[in-house]
Amino acid sequence: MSTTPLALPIAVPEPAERDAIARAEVLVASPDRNFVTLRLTTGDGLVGLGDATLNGRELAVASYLADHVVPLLLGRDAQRIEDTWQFLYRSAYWRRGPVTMAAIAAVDVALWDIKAKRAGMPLYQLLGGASRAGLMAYGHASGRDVPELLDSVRRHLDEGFRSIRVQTSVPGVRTVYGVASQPTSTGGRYDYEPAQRVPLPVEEDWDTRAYLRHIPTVFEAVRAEFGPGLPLLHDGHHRMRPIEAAKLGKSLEPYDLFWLEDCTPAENQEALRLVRQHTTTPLAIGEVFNTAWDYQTLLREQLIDYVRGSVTHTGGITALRKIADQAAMYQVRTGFHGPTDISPVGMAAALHLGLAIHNFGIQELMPHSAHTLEVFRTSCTFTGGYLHPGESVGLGVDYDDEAAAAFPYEPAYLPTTRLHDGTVHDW
Ligand code: GCO
Ligand code: MG
Repeated sequence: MSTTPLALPIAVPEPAERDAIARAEVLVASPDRNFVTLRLTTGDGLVGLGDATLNGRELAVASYLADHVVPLLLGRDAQRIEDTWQFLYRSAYWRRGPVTMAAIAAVDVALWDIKAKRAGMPLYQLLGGASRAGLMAYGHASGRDVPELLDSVRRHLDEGFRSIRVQTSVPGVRTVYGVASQPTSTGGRYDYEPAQRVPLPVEEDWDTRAYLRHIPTVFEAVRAEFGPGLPLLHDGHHRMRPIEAAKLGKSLEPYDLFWLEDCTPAENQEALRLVRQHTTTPLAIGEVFNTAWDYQTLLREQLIDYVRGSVTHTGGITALRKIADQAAMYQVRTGFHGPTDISPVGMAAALHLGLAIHNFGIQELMPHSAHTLEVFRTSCTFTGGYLHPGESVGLGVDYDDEAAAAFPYEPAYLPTTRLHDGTVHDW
């Protein structure tokens, strides 16, 4: 008996030569901090950039890309963004996770950059056009005591910020996340970059009860100085248990926060039910999430007010747009993550997306260093408190290889935290 060989009923068409990905390069540089960037080039020379930076674990993503993704990209159709996203996500079989999703994000953003260049327009136009004139950004004020903090808020207002995150030291705690210029256990300086070029993570300490007592007094002082109008934010950086977070939210209600961020470790979504029952302080979460599924319970049950994902860590524009659209159904707005470890490429992607979607809320801005901006030449602007991605075609970011060559990779770690009895705590 003869058998007929099985064939796919419909063959996926070969890409036009100009659209086939001809080159895929993984670029690692450290202009004051480490960045991993993917650069794709099409048959006719269009270049797309994607950010693949995973703070403190950079080389894992560089290897994931170079060893496992680049070989799959060569010859693929650069026009097929959704198809490439699904191919990389589903075909790997091992889904989700920060390394995988940062790698997929880099490919996705590079392909959007190319598509917008092919269309001859800034990316936000391709995403539907501007929904607003600019993106309100918040800056990071901090101080080791209240006078230093008030100075820092003043400085940020002078720089043009119209919304301010407030972080402060806590009496009895040596080093606290987010407080600039405090000495660390290695004698270094915290400033705007928590990742440090050290062989082992720096150890910080923590006391939740002292923190809960202190923070409301700090917000009282800030409100007394700057009045009721200024939007103020605070990052709990995953350190509280649910009942502690509920207590903090409640005690901050008189100071009318814009949001309380990462009040509990984000992997326990149900924890937010308890927090929500006790406080009307708006809640923001999600900078360590990497897919829409991490938000499922939080959105469906309306347990949060802002999604904090970044383009870089949730699988790119394709994925973050779906999260934003899902959030919009529940009147939840965006507050995309924007620390220095999101490169100017990841930042530009966030700004194009934020400009286009309806439910934009606020954008975090930790300005990059001059060295970083020598390597990544960006068209993004910050004026009068508002960010804008600019009008260059594509993302509006160019990568300067010559500048990057002066800044080779240097290992760096985020700190770790211990309670005063030596127990490891959430950093
Ligand atoms: C924020 C974040 C960052 C993270 C950093 C870790 O709200 O900006 O909490 O400061 O700590 O991105 O890599
Ligand atoms: Mg945060």
